[in-house]
Amino acid sequence: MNSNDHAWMARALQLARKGLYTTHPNPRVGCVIVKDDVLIGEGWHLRAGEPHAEVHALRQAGEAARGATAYVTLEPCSHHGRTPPCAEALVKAGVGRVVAAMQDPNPQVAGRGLARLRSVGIEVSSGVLENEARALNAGFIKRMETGLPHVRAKLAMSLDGRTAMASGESQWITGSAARAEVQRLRAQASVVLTGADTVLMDHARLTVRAAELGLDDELTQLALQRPPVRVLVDGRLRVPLDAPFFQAGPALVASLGNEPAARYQAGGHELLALPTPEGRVDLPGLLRELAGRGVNEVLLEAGPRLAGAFAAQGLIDEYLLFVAAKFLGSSARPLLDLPLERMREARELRIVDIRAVGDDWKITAVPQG
Ligand code: AOF
Ligand code: ZN
Repeated sequence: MNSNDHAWMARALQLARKGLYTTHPNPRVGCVIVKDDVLIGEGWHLRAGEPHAEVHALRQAGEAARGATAYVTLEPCSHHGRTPPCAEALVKAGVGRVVAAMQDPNPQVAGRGLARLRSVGIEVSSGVLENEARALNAGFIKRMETGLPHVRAKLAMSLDGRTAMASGESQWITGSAARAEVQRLRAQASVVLTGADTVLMDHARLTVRAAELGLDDELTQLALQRPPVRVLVDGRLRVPLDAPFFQAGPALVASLGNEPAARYQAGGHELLALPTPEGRVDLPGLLRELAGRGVNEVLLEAGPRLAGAFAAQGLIDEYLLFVAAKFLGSSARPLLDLPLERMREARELRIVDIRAVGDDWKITAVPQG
């Protein structure tokens, strides 16, 4: 290992992050090419169908790539997908060394890219800043490894653990900085998922709105390029088609039957029948269906019943809990409806991050075990 490997990989990760809002279903990938400790090329993947990070970086480096080191946040691909294999491009350019942050979990690649590089005598190492690289593409990795998307549940409560007033009023518990953060979370997700209760009670639209993102112009443009698909779980089709949610654009509705499909289609929406034998909407089935459509990341913004159902079935990978520094006093609406009785049934979490967002706090926690 070279003493500057971490620093160059950190630069490659920084580039990869520019794809935060646009690459899905593809992963976010960055690449830098370095010779004699000088940067000679850099690139990142913008969107599916367009050149991979390595191709941009090699183009910039030109002839100087011969004998240079390429730092890539994901193993260079070995397959012919929408674009030709990056491993071949690196071989052809004559790079002397390739450092990857992690192996590509895509079964079409899965080590074959690194093996191809090694086979022609290129020095190869993998695992530099691997945790950071994995965190950036948690959704892509989860989908490739399990056929399910990464589900991130966004919840908000007051310091006394309340989510609404006795009157039912619940907007806005958190401040504008937290709301901007939620806008960015929506923009980076492939899907924003909600339930009929939330849409009916809060008149929620679940859209991404330029003015509320709190990003500079360049990132705002990127964030608006691929808005997330809005998915509504509405078993009995309680949300009327003239609700703000449907008026805000096309949506996917998961229900128990697809009887009035034509009415939804006329409005540009898709109705998906996903009943379980018990007469519930099949949530794992819905997630599998979404992953099948290339969805890496789902942001779940739902009320206690739907969020509780996802949690009870072990479908949530990450909780983002916004805590507002105020007391609401009421005992209305829990955060999650979980049918637990005894302490030994309690769901254990591990808190992985706590940070201030404006006047609120954001707690990131993952299920234990
Ligand atoms: C890389 N560099 O920048 C990216 C990679 O359909 P394609 O051709 O875009 O291929 C998509 C697959 O390529 C994707 O599933 C993942 O395995 C890999 N992504 N690989 O070498 C990149 N974005
Ligand atoms: Zn590639």
